[in-house]
Amino acid sequence: MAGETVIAKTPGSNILLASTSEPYLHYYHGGEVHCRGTAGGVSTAFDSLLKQYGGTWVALGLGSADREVVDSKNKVNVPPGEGKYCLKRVWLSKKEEESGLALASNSMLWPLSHVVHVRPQFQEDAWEQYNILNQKMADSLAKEITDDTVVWINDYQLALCAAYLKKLKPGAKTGFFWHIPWPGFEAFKIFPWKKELLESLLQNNLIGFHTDEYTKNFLYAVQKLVDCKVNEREVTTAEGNKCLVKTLPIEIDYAGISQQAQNTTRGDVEKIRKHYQALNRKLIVAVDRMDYTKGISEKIKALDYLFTSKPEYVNKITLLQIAAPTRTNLAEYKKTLEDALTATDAVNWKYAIGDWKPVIFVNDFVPLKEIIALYRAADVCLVTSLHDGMNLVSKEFIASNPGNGMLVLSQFAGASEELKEAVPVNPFLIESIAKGIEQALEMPEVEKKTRMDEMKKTVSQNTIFNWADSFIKILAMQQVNGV
Ligand code: ADQ
Repeated sequence: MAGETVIAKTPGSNILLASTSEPYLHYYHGGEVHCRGTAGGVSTAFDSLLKQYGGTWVALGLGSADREVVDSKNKVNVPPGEGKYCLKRVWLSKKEEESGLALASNSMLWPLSHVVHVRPQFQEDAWEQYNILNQKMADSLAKEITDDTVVWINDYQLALCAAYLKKLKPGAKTGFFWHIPWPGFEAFKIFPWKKELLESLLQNNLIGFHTDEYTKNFLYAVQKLVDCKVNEREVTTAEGNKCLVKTLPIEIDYAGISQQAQNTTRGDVEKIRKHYQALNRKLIVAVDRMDYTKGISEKIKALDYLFTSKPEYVNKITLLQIAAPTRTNLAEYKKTLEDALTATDAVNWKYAIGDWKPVIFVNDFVPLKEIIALYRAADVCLVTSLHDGMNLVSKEFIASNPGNGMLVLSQFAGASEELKEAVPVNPFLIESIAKGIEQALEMPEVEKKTRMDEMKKTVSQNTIFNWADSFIKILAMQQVNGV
């Protein structure tokens, strides 16, 4: 299928991808160098893409052994042993990492964009380091650009990258994807460098968002703050750059994931299923990065509420929460983990019986193969993001589960716009999550199958490959100022 795509048909087309997160990291363990994939939407999505198409991915090298394995140009072929594409690493100083990445990206722009009432922490110095980070990435990208290169920059950590890149390569055509929500103006207007941020983003030739709401919010901010002309969704800046703003919801490798679910994990799935069925228990699976936007404590507290209000569920359901460590150096994230562990201890202490405990909490990276086995075995997949750009977990569950499970999905995840047959919940209200869990558990088999089939139809219609094709096709048609 990927062989028929626009990218494959464009002779010599060369994808140059940029993100701060890398798809594979090398680390020391027991004195030896090991390699593993990384958790996160951008890593998962673009890894499946570049494995098909090849290309170069420029990302920050943050693994403890990342420097050990690269060549003199900071490049290493990945995945290990397969060498499908080139990963080029950029190194940051401690200060750039702590301020430009951790403080500016993750303590300013992340809470600013996700409206979950965590206050962004603004600092002049962090913004300076953010500029340096973006400049470094642009320098590294510039060295890789040839005539047929398509430059695709990803996410809020690199919002200034195109502006720096175009100083070095004025003719470069760049597309940018903003993977998180773009907030309404009331939330956005407190950002001290808002005009600079918008003006830099508008130096791209294409900007993509997951939902129409984010696209509209962005265009509203542009019209309020930037000297430009807006015609429908095309922005022309005072300098004459044309930037198209499009809604392009990200997809997954549906065929790849459902194939993997059907073939390679059958033994594992049966083992998990049999274990729960023998004990007459239902399995609820939740998979997230350990981030405060994902509503992890909320779902554990909802389970506690469910047991209190409906004691018949005690000893009948288990929540398996897989939470990948992320941004562990930030206080807000340490607190999120502590809160989740406290909530887990509380519910387990109250309700555990014999060898059963209501919540199994795994604070670790888990390989996708195992996650897919869990999605397939699960009776319920529970997604309670307080705010989420899209949420790929919900789509991965739909692709993996045979149709006898059910998705409980936050109304505030971008995915809820597409997955209308999921059970919707408001994660800010514990009772709403508990009711959603109950509705999913009690849903008649026929209804579950009908709803799951509809969602499978939706998710399988568009794949990550079509998504990337559309993005690159639209980008290819854009004109570059002065070229
Ligand atoms: P994320 O916030 O990282 O992505 P999400 O879209 O759910 O959120 O993607 C998470 C990915 O990481 C999934 O592929 C999942 O399987 C994987 N993952 C999660 N926990 C894991 C674990 N413990 N071990 C291993 N893998 C794990 C950002 C935005 C989202 C948007 C994506 C893509 O915040 O809203 O959907 O980018 O645009």
